[in-house]
This record gives sequence, structure tokens and C-alpha cells, in this order.
Amino acid sequence: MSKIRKLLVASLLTVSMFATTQSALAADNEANSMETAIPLVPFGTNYHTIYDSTDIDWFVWENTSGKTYDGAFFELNCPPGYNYDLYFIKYIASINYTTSGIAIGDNGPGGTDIGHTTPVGPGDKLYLVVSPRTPFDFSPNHQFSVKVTPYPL
Ligand SMILES: [Ca+2]
Ligand SMILES: [Ca+2]
Repeated sequence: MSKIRKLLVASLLTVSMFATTQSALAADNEANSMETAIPLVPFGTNYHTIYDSTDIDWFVWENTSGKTYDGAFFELNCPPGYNYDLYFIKYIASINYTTSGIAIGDNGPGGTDIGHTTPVGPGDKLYLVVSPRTPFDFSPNHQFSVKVTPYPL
């Protein structure tokens, strides 16, 4: 690799690291309510932080595909040493936007909390709410991730 190319790669890496840090910081006060929930891209992994003991983060996936999925899995991956809780809320479009909510089972610090729902009709909305399990479970420097996986494809 030429010297110039190496420099270019190094500076690009610096820029992307900076961008990641910036978005994590800028996101601190975001997504604290249903109205400001962060849209989830299905199958994508979405990273965020719980920046203090009172922070909560809302995410939403709306089934805009026009089709009915048999179901969807969703998950929260906690950063090592931290335990966050996952609460799931479903809006069912075909039943006048009936809402139901459930706390997803806990798998401890660094664990993955996994839930499942069936079916997911057109216009349904799946909300994921992430919160600290104890007053000591938060870190602006460690990201958790959430993911929703509808099926079949
Ligand atoms: Ca938040
Ligand atoms: Ca947990």
C-alpha cells in the first residue's frame, strides 16, 4: 500500500470513529418517548446508549410492507457488565390499533433478552423500550443494540 493510500485510510478511520462518537453523544436525549421512538430497519442492528440511570430509549418498527408476516423476533443485546430491561408494545392496526405490552425475560448483565410475537399484519407497529435494570446499569460509553427480525422473508 502506498504511503498516501495509508494516510487516506487512516484519516477515513479517524473520521468514522469521530462520527460514531458524535452520534452517540447527540443521541443522549433522544427517543425518551413513544412519539420520539427511533425507527428500526428490519434485520438491521441498531446501536444506542443508556446514558444515565433515568434514561430510557424507545424504538419502533412499523410493518409498511403491505403483507402479513407469520411473526417477528426481537432482541436486546446488553453491553458486557450492564443489564438493561426490554419492554415490548404492539399496536395491532387491524383491531383499531389495540395495544398490548409485555416485559421480556431478563438474561442478566451482558445478556440478550429475546422476545417473539405473532402475527405482524400490515400497519402493525412493534415498539421496543430499553431501560436500566438497576440504578447502576447505565453507561454513555457502552452501546447496547436492538434488532427486529420479521419472518418469513
Ligand atoms: Ca433516551
Ligand atoms: Ca436484561
